[in-house]
Amino acid sequence: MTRKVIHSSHWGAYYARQGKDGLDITPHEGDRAPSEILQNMRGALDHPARVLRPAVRQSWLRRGPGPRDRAIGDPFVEVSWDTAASLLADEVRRVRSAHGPEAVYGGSYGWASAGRFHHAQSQVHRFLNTAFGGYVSGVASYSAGASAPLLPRLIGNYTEISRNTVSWKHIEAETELFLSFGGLPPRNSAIGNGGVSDHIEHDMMRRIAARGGVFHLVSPIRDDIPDDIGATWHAIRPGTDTALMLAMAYVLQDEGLADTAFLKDYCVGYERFRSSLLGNADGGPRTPVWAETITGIPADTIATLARDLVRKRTLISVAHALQRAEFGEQPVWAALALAAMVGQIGLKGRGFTYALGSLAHTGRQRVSVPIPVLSQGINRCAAFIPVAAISEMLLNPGAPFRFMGQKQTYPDIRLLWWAGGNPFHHHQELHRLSRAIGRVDTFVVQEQVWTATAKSADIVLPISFSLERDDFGATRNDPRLFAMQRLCAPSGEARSDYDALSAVAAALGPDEHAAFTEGRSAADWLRHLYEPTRVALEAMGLDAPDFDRFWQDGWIDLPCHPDSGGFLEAFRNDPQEHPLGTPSGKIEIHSREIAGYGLDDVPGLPVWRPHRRPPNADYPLFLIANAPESKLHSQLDFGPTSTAAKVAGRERLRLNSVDAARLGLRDGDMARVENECGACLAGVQITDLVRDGVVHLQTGAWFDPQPDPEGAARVFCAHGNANVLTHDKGTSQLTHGCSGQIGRVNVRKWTGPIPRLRAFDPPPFVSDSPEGSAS
Ligand SMILES: Nc1nc2c(c(=O)[nH]1)N[C@H]1C(S)=C(S)[C@@H](COP(=O)(O)OP(=O)(O)OC[C@H]3O[C@@H](n4cnc5c(=O)[nH]c(N)nc54)[C@H](O)[C@@H]3O)O[C@H]1N2
Ligand SMILES: Nc1nc2c(c(=O)[nH]1)N[C@H]1C(S)=C(S)[C@@H](COP(=O)(O)OP(=O)(O)OC[C@H]3O[C@@H](n4cnc5c(=O)[nH]c(N)nc54)[C@H](O)[C@@H]3O)O[C@H]1N2
Ligand SMILES: [Mo]
Repeated sequence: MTRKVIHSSHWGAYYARQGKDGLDITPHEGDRAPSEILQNMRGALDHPARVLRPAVRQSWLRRGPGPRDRAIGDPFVEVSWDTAASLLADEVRRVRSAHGPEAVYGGSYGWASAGRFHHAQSQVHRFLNTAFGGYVSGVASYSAGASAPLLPRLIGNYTEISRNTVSWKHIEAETELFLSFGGLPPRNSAIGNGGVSDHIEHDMMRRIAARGGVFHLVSPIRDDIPDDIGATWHAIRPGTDTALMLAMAYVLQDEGLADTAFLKDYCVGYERFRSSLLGNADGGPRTPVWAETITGIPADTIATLARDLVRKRTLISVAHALQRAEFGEQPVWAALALAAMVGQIGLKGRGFTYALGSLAHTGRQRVSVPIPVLSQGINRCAAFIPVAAISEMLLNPGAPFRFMGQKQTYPDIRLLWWAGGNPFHHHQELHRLSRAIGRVDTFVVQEQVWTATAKSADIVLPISFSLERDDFGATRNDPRLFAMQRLCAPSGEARSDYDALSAVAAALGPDEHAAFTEGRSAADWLRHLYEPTRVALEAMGLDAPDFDRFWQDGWIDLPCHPDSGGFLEAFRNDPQEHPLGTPSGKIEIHSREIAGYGLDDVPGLPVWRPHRRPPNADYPLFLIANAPESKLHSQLDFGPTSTAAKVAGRERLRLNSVDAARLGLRDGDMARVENECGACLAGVQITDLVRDGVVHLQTGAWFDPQPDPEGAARVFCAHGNANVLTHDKGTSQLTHGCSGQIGRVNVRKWTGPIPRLRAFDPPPFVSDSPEGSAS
């Protein structure tokens, strides 16, 4: 029997041990509702998709840096670590002297692993700061591309809003009516960035329902809230929530139900909003009858729900998903305006919240001691892009763009360096991304497994799984710090990101190496980073184990700030003493600043904007491409939980029985899903949990580009990656966030040949050498 270790992941803490048939994974006893995603780790350590040795694209090895077609499926040459480190050091020197940090994109977006020291982005940013003095960064996230920049102008910091204002404890005690736009699925709160020690959300919802609390779910998909909560489902047409919200606001205004005192004392700009609701500017009041035709929700239902909002202790929440779409600012802003009219913002468990239940670290208490984090150093390069403008930037060097009203220029990137993310999972319009990546001189990827991103790279460094190294698992909104104990040595020649980058830093020279490592080994770093936590615990008079005892015990409980309504409660209690961080210090229903940018797609107040590409005769169905239930994004897509959720070995396409009958589809059929961006295969599952006119294809299937058997599509994915179908179009000119949640498609039964799945195959390896190379 082998040793059992304690470990942590973004989807929960667990014990691991090498069993007879691979890894045994047992959830930690402190977790009341462990996630099945844990089991995806079984079989991962020695999966054939592992990157085992440093590898270089053959064409790069032969011809050196330069733009090229970086096709997935092209051959690689495996090299030693010494060779890889020296090739990378040469390339760093070349780009550094010829172009400088403005030619390096180290945005490197992605979730990576849960550990705090071996956090891939922190490591690569620290390295690029050390080696180049900086890099072009990506701001905001794919999660909250529109809301993260927007909310500070309207009410306050978005992380504070979602994590530290309205808590589950307060909701459990107070909330009578919970109006959720986009849902509160436990499949999503399975995940917390940095870890989650206890999955509380479903339990909380059950308790609220048991004491008579009422949930309303607004979503095209019924299982965005658990069935046993007894929520009322409002099956909205995708992308139309703003119209629904405006109509509810209209009812409150029209029937004299708006809280005028709250609007006067705590908000600015209500008068203009009122005038736009009444249709004074562009004709037509925003009535429930108006909204019914847009949303598909009956006018009576809209009016009744609006009246209920002011009669009860009400919380309005907006999921991330709503703003991950064209004009994504609008539903967030409109929900805030509606909640302001209801007048309960700042009261416990009531008012407005954002992204609650989209993740596990929302609605919890904040830890009151520092958690271990690695400093990324100082980035002296000011250039940045909104993170989802990656293809846009690579394809348009020198072109102007605007972000939050500021004029900027896209830099000319020569070196692209990625650690801990999978752009061929997270970005939209993947054929365009491939083209964009072809423009750089060199693409470096640090990966554990041969993802499509790794297969698109020039130089791939093999990285250890977290079970193959020691680390901490912690996050600021979870009360438990875990030791992530190493179970075994890395497969092949894999190393941690730290050791990999240390090797490159050493090849660059002693100064770079010293600056990157500060003379510490990974083990030294763990002790070093633990110290601030221990000192703070000791200062509070709490049990403050030394590192060795902590490591042996496996975890410690951390103290939390008292559960309060955060800055919103303070503002409500005394708006003069505790103004908001917004330009006016109040809630901005109309933003003078944003109005001043003069943008048509985001004027100064919430407005209804229909999507520019609604379903049409060629592509008659809405596509919902959301976060996957059975895995975190694309991670461990080959694992047992993920594989079990596929249909006929391809990603599952869910659709309504009425649509299925019309299309002649049956359960288990193979379908071709297509539009002007591309096509993919997917396995059919018929369910009336999805509203009519909508098909549901979650994201996360590893991209598997193969020749289109019909020869028609711009890109064809044999596995069902939804991002071959999504448009690479930012949310708006204000934020340029990811808009991948909603698309439009045509679906047909597929009776043609079914290509073998190649997504999890490594690339072909050839032997080669930089000399002796004539191509
Ligand atoms: N259409 C559409 N697209 C979307 C979304 C959507 O709703 N619809 N959602 C978006 C959202 S919210 C997000 S956050 C993104 C997520 O996009 P990503 O975060 O890029 O997705 P992951 O699959 O988590 O990618 C993490 C990668 O890091 C690797 N990795 C794990 N641990 C380590 C490590 O220790 N070191 C290194 N070097 N690598 C490691 C994994 O193997 C994996 O390939 O996707 C976005 N894309
Ligand atoms: N299991 C699992 N959990 C995850 C993740 C994961 O990959 N796997 N990813 C994590 C990350 S990084 C993030 S950012 C969050 C994402 O959190 P969210 O963005 O909130 O999650 P999604 O599942 O993408 O979307 C939630 C639901 O919104 C609904 N929806 C889509 N369009 C509309 C619309 O126009 N109106 C309304 N009312 N509803 C709509 C869809 O039915 C969808 O199921 O999830 C986190 N949790
Ligand atoms: Mo996200």
